Amino acid sequence: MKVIRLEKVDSTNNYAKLNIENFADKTIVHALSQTSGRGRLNRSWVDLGEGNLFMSFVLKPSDVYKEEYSNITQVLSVALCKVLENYGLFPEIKWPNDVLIDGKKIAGILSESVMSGSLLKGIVLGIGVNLNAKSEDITSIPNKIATSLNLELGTDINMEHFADELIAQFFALYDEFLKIGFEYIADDYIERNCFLNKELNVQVFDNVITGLAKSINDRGELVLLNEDKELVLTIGDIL
Ligand code: BT5
Repeated sequence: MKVIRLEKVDSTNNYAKLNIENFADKTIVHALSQTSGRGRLNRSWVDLGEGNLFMSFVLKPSDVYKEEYSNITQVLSVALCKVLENYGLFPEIKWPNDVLIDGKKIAGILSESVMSGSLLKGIVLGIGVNLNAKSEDITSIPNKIATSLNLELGTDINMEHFADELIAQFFALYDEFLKIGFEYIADDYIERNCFLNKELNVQVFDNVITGLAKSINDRGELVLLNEDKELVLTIGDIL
């Protein structure tokens, strides 16, 4: 495992994707600041200043894409919860991979696959975690109630230490997950959920799908019950 450290970059995911052919499996790109951090669907990830975490894992599990790779974001959400729990917090996971503290978003995860025809060049798994933010900046984040670890704990956070812990927790799960699939992390994931047994509205592209969150199946998908019909969602945003 190798960590590439950058002062400033547009996006650690962009940097990792551009250089993917030069990077070995399990290379990590870690930047101190990000000028154009990205979320999903062209949303942006806000850099809240010095001491926050911007990191991308380059993963090369095989030459072909397998369905279970879509669960890698959920593996990282579990790893992040374990790190936050070691700081004394009680994080929760909102399907598929948002990590919340008291309903507030503390981190974002973005996975992108780089393909060459049918060949998988690699997966870039990016994560941003708010570790040292000012409360006035947190409230300026668009469309979300957000938080930061320092604000939750009332003390500055050592970003390097946090990054090391997160890398260790992720790789403690990753190899076994590749062999077994989502089931390997299912209990860890489900016991931290904040959405099961609730009536949900889920945005899936241009549609909003409504139903009772019944379960997470063994592929990490969300099973909704709408009247007597079961709807299985592979992607979406819980509103
Ligand atoms: C995400 O997207 O949550 C994935 C964000 C991934 C960011 C990392 S940083 C390292 C790597 N390099 C990148 O360029 N990206 C990855 P999504 O679920 O689409 O949520 C985006 C929404 O989160 C935004 O529209 C805002 O409402 C909110 N948001 C933006 N910045 C935030 C922040 N710093 N803290 C909390 N919420 C934020």
